[in-house]
Amino acid sequence: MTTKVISVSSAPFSGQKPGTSGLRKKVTVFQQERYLENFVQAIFDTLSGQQGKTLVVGGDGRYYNDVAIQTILRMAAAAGFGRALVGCDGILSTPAASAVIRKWQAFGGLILSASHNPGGPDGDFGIKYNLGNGGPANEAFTDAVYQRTQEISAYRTIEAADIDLGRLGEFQVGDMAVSIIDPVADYAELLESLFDFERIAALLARADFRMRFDAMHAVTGPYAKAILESRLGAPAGTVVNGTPLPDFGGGHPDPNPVYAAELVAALADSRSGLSFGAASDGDGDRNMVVGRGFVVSPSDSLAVIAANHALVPGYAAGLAGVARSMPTSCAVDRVAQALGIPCYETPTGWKYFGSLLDAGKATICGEESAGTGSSHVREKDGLWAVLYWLNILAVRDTPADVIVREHWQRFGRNVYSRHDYEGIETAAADRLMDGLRARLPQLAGSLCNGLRIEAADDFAYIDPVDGSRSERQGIRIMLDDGSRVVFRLSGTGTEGATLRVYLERFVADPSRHEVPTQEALAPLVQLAETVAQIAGITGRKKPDVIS
Ligand code: VG1
Ligand code: CO
Repeated sequence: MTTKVISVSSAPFSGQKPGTSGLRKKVTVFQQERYLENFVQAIFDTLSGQQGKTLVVGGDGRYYNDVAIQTILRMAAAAGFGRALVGCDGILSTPAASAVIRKWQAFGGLILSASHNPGGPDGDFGIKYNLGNGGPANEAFTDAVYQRTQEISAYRTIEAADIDLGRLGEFQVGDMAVSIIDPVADYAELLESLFDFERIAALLARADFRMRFDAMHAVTGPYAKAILESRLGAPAGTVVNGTPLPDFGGGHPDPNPVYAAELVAALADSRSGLSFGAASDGDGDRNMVVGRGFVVSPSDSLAVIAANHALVPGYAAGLAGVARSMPTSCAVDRVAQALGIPCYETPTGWKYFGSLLDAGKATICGEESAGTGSSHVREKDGLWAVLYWLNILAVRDTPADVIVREHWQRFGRNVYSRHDYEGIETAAADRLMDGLRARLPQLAGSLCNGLRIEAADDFAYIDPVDGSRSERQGIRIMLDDGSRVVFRLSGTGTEGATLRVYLERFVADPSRHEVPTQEALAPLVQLAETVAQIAGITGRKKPDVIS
């Protein structure tokens, strides 16, 4: 029997433009009648050939996740999908969704998440579409979706009751089969194929090695418990804040020294007995790695991961290349040079790594925003990074901080920090960026606060695989000693604008590697103020978050 498709008339909402990673808005915005439906219909209208194919659906468990999934399933049935794979309880971390899409050769997937943004009725919600390669749709696709949202006149659904998302098994929504799957199994199996689980288990069993993983009340709890505690035998309690809550316990599930301050403090306190700490974000794609009294900067983590690939089974055969987003520090570039492999520089956002990974040009990718990953999926992957570190620690039998310090000795240190000015007025943020853009020609070659600016531009990227061009991806001010200041506006926020200022300085001399990061970067902070007039234009004297 064919279930009748119902067409519900609708009209466009303004602003349904996907940002760095999908559409993110306040829950209250998504709760408006037809809002989610319009966006999902626009995605389905942009696809072709989905008839009878499989759609993966899941999210980070935040408030509205379950409601959205039921709506999506009815619409997917109306759009002709033959099957949906849905994580039990609606749960799928972003990297696990990518793994499931790839393993089952699904047509694509809808991931419901606003990542590290707070959740709950007053928090944020988000949705994005991933392609059959498991990675976020490219700009051409998201632009087409946006176009479609602006001309939509109806969405299509079917009449069907909600299904029980909490029970594994086979269900039916109209003519579409729905499999409620274990959200962890496929992903855990994939990670097990990449790392030396025996050696990691031996490390975790040692009396002198104690680890804490902070899941920040977000999606990685079940994954970390299953992998670290059940499969690898870490003591129960290794994973803290391990139950996903719809509002993340009222917290901000962003694994950085500000929002994961408790973990950082525990690692700095010798009485805790901890030797290694890690955390992940709302949807499980970001990671933080912490040694004793030492937070590993994400850019350094990427470089260390690349430099130590020979110790990790899945990567021992060699790396085809590495890739980093433009604002990410150049530490990994030095490793690539030493390894004799290419290093690609892409705009911010994981969607730009997809074509490099698909084409076999890059094996490992990373971003300064605590995202690292590899060709095993097409998303950044928090637990992957943590297991990679554990594999390195197990083989080298050296504490994390020593590993990073030794890395600096060999390659030099790219001192790095990001300063975020959150929730500033959109008009002021645009004025600041427009002003910078207008002054670019004068800046190049000038002397500013005694620093020589060698080049200044607005980063544009041409994808080396498909030739697509992305413009206006961030203002770069490059000094003659290799230092950089980069300015960009966030594409993931939901309130006003967030200005990100990325600061980097290369220090070759080992006797100066221990200079505190902010002190080493102080001249660049001043330069940023002088060229961009941050205080003058935004009224902010200092950043809200320093990472
Ligand atoms: C931020 C990060 C970027 C990351 C993106 C999505 O984007 O800077 O590196 O890819 O979030 O990550 P923006 O536009 O706000 O700077 V996640 O973990 O929020 O999916
Ligand atoms: Co995330």
